[in-house]
Amino acid sequence: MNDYLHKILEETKQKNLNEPEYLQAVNEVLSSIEPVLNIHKEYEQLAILERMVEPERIITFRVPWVNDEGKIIVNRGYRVQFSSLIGPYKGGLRFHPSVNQSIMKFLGFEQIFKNALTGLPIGGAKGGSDFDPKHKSDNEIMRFCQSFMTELYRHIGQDVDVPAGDIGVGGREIGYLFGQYKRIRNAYEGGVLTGKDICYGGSLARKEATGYGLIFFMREMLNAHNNTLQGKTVTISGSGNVAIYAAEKAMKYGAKVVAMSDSNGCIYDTNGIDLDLMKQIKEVERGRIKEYLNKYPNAQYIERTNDDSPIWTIKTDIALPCATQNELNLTSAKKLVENGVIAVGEGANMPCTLEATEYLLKHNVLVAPAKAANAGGVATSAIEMSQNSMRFYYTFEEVEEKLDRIMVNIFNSCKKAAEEYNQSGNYVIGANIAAFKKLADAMKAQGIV
Ligand code: NDP
Ligand code: 2IT
Repeated sequence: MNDYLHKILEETKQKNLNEPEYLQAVNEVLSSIEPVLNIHKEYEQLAILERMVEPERIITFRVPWVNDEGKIIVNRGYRVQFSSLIGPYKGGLRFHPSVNQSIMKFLGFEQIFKNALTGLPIGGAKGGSDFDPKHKSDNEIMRFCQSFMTELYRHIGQDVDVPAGDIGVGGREIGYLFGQYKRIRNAYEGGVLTGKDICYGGSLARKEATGYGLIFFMREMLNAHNNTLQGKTVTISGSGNVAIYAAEKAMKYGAKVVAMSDSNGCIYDTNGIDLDLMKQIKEVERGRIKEYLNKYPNAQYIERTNDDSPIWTIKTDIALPCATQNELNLTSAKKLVENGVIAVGEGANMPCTLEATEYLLKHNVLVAPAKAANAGGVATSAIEMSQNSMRFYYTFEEVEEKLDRIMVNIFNSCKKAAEEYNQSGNYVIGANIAAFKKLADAMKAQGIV
């Protein structure tokens, strides 16, 4: 390995010893860009990598709130403002008990590259809390969101930092956060958050965007290899925002979605998943996926018993991990390959372990990497910001058409970069190189900051 790369990887490891997810994300990007560094020797003098792996700012804060029993609970809030190189900090908020600094930093780091690939003016950030929204009442969610925003508001703004949703944060939470921000600032700053409801400034098709975008990317990737979604079997992990709308669009293109999951287990329905029922259980009732059996007792429910998600043992043509990081490991990758998988599309952030990705690529499975394939969500957030600035709205079809065009462009940049560096068909490397070059050049242009 190139000396400069080796040095940075070692230094990053020493400085972030207890942050495995962050080191994994850095490793994944840095190990693909060696050919670029070999050509652009000036990047070393300019300390491009040193600056890229150090967040501009990390904010942590106390979030005290009172539950329905009158008990005071204290959670920890985070916002990692990783890079403002190409636009205001931009990225989601995650509410999940597993949230810690390593996870926030890996997500923020990924977000810089993802946002660069969209071609839109957005920097990279991530935030959230170790708050667990499961089994909380609406009022508890509201009080938590209000307390969270009472601190976060000082650090954000429509030209400064624009949060949105992620795991555990959807339309309901964004509404409560927006209400509190507006109240504190005494100003209607529409573009300070994205993923807002349509009735007060959200964008049509933002809710659908990540899942739809993933399928647009998959369509392009299959097409480049003379294949289509028509008639393919698809398994999708998760049953949240990304998973549901990936399923919807995959079905529109004639694929058959046979399995979906949540953190407890997965539903396997050989007749094809009933998506209306899934939306009812997950979006309306906020229930568990097992409840699918109440209507379809002949579907199979496979409970999760260890780290290996049972969904990846099901035979499928296309696998779409849309739940969380490292949910598809080497054991799962081997099983998928054994069962003849042709493509894996990452809807979640970093869902495949490094070993799993390597194994899939080695066995000629097409891999749509997260930072490219799930960029449709943040891209449509940027379209929401632009509508808020214009004080004017696009129709659903207009937004979807822009999203489709953006995903085609992202696919083409990944393809072109892979080909330029003799890695044709490897979109993981293609995405990393295309995004890195854009960011490195922006850094070069802006001086030592
Ligand atoms: P949601 O909260 O809507 O859904 C998350 C889904 O993943 C749920 O089914 C949840 O199951 C499951 N899940 C979450 N954590 C775990 C875990 N530790 N183990 C197993 N299953 C888990 O989130 P989203 O759909 O918004 O996000 C899913 C993924 O997509 C995340 O990786 C996110 O970062 C990424 N992403 C999201 C974007 C967006 O616009 N929302 C954009 C780009 C990427 P359960 O209910 O049991 O917890
Ligand atoms: O990971 C992601 O890209 C998101 N959660 C969406 C971020 C956004 O700002 O829309």
